[in-house]
Amino acid sequence: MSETVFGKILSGELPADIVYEDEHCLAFRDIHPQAPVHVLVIPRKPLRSLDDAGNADRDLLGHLLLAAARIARQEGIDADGYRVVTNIGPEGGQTVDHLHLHILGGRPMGWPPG
Ligand code: DGP
Repeated sequence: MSETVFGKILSGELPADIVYEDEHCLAFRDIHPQAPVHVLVIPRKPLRSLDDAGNADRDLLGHLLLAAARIARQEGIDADGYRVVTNIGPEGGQTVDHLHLHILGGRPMGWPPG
């Protein structure tokens, strides 16, 4: 897998506004925020997308979701609610080929998404 901008953030080659990290994941503010709170959670393991994950990644995927909930509480958006999204492939709107969860909050969300 060729290195993505998120790989460079993981290695420290690119800066990011990091809000949470542990042994399995890193979370930082999106450079083009779509909501008052817009944080990306990425695994340290270089999976390209959810479609690249398998049974061996079950614990990791659960870890990412629980990290997202923890970060939402940390950001103070849990009481009003928020959205967690992962885009997959071109029609899913994925632009960076390193699995990431978007945490969006701080405003009402529309449905269906665009
Ligand atoms: P997606 O379209 O789901 O692949 O989302 C990629 C997101 O990554 C997009 O919302 C913008 C964000 N992004 C792209 N490059 C950078 C970067 O260098 N730093 C940060 N913090 N976010 C980035």
